Amino acid sequence: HNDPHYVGDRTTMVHLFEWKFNDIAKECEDFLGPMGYGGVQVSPINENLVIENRPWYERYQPLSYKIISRSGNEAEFKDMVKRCNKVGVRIYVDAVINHMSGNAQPAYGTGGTTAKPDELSYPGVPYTSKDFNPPCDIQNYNNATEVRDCELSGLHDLNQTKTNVRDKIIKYFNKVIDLGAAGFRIDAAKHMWPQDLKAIYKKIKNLSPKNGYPKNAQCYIYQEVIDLGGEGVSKFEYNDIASVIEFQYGIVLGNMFRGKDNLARLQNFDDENAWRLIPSKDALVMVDNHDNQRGHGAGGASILTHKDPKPYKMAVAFMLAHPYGHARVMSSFAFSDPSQGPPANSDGSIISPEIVNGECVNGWVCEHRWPQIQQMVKFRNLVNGEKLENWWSNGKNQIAFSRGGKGFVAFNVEGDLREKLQTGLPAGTYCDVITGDVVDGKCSGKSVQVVDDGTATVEILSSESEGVLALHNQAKL
Ligand code: QV4
Repeated sequence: HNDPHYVGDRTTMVHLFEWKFNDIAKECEDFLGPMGYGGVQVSPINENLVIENRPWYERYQPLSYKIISRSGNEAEFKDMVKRCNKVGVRIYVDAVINHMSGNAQPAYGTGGTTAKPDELSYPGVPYTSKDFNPPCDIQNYNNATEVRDCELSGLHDLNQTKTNVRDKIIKYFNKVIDLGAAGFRIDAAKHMWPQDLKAIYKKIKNLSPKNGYPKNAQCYIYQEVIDLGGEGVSKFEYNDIASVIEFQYGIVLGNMFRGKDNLARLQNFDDENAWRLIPSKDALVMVDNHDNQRGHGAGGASILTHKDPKPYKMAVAFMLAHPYGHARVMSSFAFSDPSQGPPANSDGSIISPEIVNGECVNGWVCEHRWPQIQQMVKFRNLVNGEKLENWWSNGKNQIAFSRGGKGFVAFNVEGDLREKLQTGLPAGTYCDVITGDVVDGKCSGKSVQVVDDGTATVEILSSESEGVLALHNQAKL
């Protein structure tokens, strides 16, 4: 379960947080497909508890496995998957299977289903009290049994050892596979036993060649196991059964590009043992996610988000230039209150992103459309499989490296960078795709002259609005 089954040379997925299915389908056709994105993670698609003022987090409180939420219904989901697959973009579903809702009275869902959470009664599935672990609160994260068998924030904890629970989850997963999706993010995987998850994964159907997948292809599964070391549950208990989201990664990059750590230390960032990272092939990486960009989950003040654009774009560019892991780009809506949901009308319906000159303008941030980020997605596709070479640093906060002879990047967090560096590239004039692009045979940003021995004088001044420079063989003049 560690192959995302991207089409062709694609390498990167984007989390279109809280987007509606119809808008995602259009985004696949208008932008993601043509720009070379490989996939989209969608917010939980199953019916959830409706909470007053519609916070984003209501979607992590399931009431049933019917496909109906503020993103759309089953027909709209099906149409989206079909249209995205058609333009080479896969769909991954955020799957909330650790628990159902917390207590609420009355409790009604996005599809009109009702429940009695305090009695552990969810007729929409159906689940009864027999399907849950006896209520207790997770308090001690050093106790693995408590983390897995008690409730996370009062969310009623399903017992995945039970056949009925397994069967209901497997049925839901197989329906999503039948609708053409390529895989799942397993929410709160750390709060479930690996052996229970393994038993569930074993019964998930293979992806269908009818939906354009190779024969005998298993769906991609990436599990949310936040492990920064020192807790009762370890990420290394999970990467044998499927992929794992590597939370250490974004924390390291956040500190690095905030200037709180020494960038030169990233020289051995592909040494998994030195950094206590899970093996690259099993890792899904990101700079920020929907939780830690607003202080939920882990990471705190280390995490970089769209709110700090210059270092954020540098961190994302590093992630996309560096070969470790499977990359996911975050695409957010703007917020001041961390509970605040996406842009919505007074009836609660989500307002579609409005795009003017390629940028989202009405409360959606759309980092995935920022020119520097979309260019680096293209870069990652182009250098896929090339070795990290020609590492250079000034010993402090300036670094550079190449990906074989196809691409080159340099980063400057501190002071002015003005150096003759080995780029690994064939001689020629290259256009920096961070500050511009090749337009009508001319470079609209910085040009860099690579001479016969592969070296070039690279300049990134601290006063510039971008702290990264990127060259590749498709942006050669
Ligand atoms: C409150 C109290 C509880 C009390 C409960 C019951 O805090 O102590 O027991 O009421 O009266 C929301 C509220 C939370 C509330 C809870 C239940 O924020 O205050 O509990 O609902 O009513 C998201 C949000 C949570 C939110 C949850 C459900 O982050 O704040 O809880 O959705 O709506 C750990 C985990 C990791 C998790 C991360 C946030 O290891 O798995 O915390 N991350 C994932 C998702 C995340 C989601 C969940 C898990 C739960 O990425 O978005 O939580 O599905 O690190």
